[in-house]
Amino acid sequence: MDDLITLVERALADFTACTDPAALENAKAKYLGKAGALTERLKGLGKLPPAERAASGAAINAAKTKLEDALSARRASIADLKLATQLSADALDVSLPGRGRGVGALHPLTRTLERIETLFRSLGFDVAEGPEIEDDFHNFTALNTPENHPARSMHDTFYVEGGNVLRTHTSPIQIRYMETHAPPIKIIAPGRVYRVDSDATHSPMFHQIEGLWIGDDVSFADLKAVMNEFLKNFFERDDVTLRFRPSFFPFTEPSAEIDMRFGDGGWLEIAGAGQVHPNVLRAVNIDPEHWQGFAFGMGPDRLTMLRYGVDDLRLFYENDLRFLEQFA
Ligand code: 2U9
Repeated sequence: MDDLITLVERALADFTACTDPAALENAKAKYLGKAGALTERLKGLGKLPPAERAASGAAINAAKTKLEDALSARRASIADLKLATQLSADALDVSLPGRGRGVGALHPLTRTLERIETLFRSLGFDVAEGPEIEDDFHNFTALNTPENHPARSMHDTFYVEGGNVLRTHTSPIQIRYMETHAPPIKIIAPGRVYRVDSDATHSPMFHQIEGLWIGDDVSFADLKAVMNEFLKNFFERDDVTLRFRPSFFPFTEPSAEIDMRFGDGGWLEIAGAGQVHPNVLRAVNIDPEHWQGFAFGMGPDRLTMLRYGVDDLRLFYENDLRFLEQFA
């Protein structure tokens, strides 16, 4: 009998020591399984003298019931323990501040492009677009840039399969526009352009905005008026003055570099421009004896740097939120 009490005590201690269901089932087998200690006792009843059998059997059955009750209690408490552990691991600290949703904003270059487009629309310009992969004709030949012109060298131009190029300027947009529209024409052509170049002020991909105004008598005077009006509005200042320096571009004649300054500050090169070269008009079947006008080109990346006081072009293309958030 004493022996049975010890056995029960040992079993109860074993059950309590188990902290997961698998261990508990193993402990159960040790006592109540086919070859379990208690099961062996039951099997041994037959060998006892008949007088002892009833009492002994009752005691073993009582012990069995006790162990079974203890087992289900322990099963329940292991499950409770598991739940409690999980709940405390997943605990929600309602005193923590909420995670605010980030506010989206336009990229500073996109803002500049949209601003430029709005300003030129107010001056009567339409906005035209075109493909970034161009053929030789639209990127060079039609722009009076002959076969051996240095602008075509491998050094500047990204060549892609099939003899095409990544457009090196947005001028092919105007060529395509003139191929499909008769004058008068008054458009700006914004977009990405590509050149083999990379440092603090050059990125292999950058933006241009070009303008083209072709009419009966569109002159250099109109160019001056348009650039003046645009730059004053863009920088929101009345003390902007312009300076036109003679220059050369294959697609304009005469050509000029346009500098600007605030008040009596230093001159900043801001754009290139000129009267569209007769050869360019001929390339798109527009009669240069009847039609004339100007074109200009400028870099919105540079305009954005000037407007916001950014000194490294690469910041616009790194997508560092600490930089971009300043424009939100
Ligand atoms: C057609 C005819 C003529 C566009 C022009 C420039 C001068 C010019 C630069 C300014 C800054 C490029 O991004 S930049 O480096 N552009 O100096 N662009 S005239 O002339 C055209 C364009 C299209 C059909």
